[in-house]
Amino acid sequence: MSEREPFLTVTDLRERTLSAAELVAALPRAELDVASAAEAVRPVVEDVAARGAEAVLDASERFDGVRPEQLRVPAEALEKALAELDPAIRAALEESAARVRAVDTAQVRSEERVEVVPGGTVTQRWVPVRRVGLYVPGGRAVLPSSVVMNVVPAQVAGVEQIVLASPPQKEFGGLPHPTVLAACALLGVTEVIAAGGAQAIALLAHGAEDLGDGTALPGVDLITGPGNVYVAAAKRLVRGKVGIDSEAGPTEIAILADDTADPAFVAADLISQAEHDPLAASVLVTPSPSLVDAVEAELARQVPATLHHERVTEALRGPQSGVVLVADLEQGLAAVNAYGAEHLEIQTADAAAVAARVTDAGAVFVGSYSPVSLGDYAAGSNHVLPTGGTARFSGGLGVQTFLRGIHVVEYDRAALAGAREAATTLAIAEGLPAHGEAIDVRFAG
Ligand code: HSO
Ligand code: ZN
Repeated sequence: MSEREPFLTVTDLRERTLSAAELVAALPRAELDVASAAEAVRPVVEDVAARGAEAVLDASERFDGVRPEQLRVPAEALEKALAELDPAIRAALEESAARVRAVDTAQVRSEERVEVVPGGTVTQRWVPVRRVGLYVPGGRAVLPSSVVMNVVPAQVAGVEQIVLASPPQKEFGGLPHPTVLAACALLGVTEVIAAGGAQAIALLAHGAEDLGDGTALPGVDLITGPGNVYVAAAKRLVRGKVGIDSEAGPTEIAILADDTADPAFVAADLISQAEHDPLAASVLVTPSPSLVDAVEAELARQVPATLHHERVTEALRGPQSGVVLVADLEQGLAAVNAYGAEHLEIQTADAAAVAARVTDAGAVFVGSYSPVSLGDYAAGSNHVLPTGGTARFSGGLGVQTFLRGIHVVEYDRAALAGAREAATTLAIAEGLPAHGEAIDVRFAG
């Protein structure tokens, strides 16, 4: 057999004892990060903030190759898309939504009233965000499943106003893809905007006085949804004006596997996420050199046979992908926790016990029969997940993303008297006596 170039570059950590920070530096990583992409999209975001709809249309023409006739998708287009939707796709979207809804319904939080002392209560109320903007990609791939993943948790949380944006498609006359429109109609979303990329994020954040059809688009309070690195960068730029969910940029899969893993499954899963984007990251972490060889052999077999083999090859050979050889599962766990992958598969003996020790990941997929693609469509879990190591401080999309906790404090006179000493002492310690006086005044005379 002739020597062929391997798909995955191997980083050998077996002889090295590294701190978590050194581990992160040693692991494969993308060259284009969100911070540098932010500089590229800043002019677009600023233009939309200044010129509104016209700037969005100009950017669509430039980046999507189409200038939509109207940014707001008419109700008839939504109805038509649903009427014409392939019944099998409709059934699959309904199945997917039902599973996500089942998981999300269990996440709904009820009001929690705590009697801290007799007569003194703090109640935690959960209030849905009023108006949210959901982003659904449609560049390299059109993702109606992302409609489900964004809309269902927002609806379960009780969000009143949902506006969804998805890129205009040249071959559909500047409307978003019909399957995306149909998914919106299926889930009862009526406000849909034909805009994509950074310009869509800026439009959702800033709103527009006139969308070009005489209607205004009020800005939203929160933007959620996955996208490419430019969408993630635009979300970072508007953060503060609006809330955003986790940074869900180019997709990542890390697989922690040992000798018990099936190399065909491991290879197929690495390929599945590489199919999204040449910048997608596919990382195998294993103590088993023989598994590495077997996975390479499987990649050599499977990659050429897959539709998007060029994109997959680019992603697998990119600096963001690779194999990390570790001394044992212990070091493997340290590596995957340091990496904080968007998706982490555990394909080892006693996978559940290994998974229980994962502290950093967007979502964890346990055992041979829980591939990431299941989670992408039909597990009931959400596929809008933190990428680029942001799992360190954020989680995936869920009902909680769309809720704000409000503490409601209610003390009577006796209960305030009981807290008086602690509060006034701290007020004096902080050099803020007026704080204490606002309590003392209630007991004067
Ligand atoms: N893996 C992507 C989601 C997706 N995959 C949608 C297929 N369709 C990010 O989690
Ligand atoms: Zn995917």
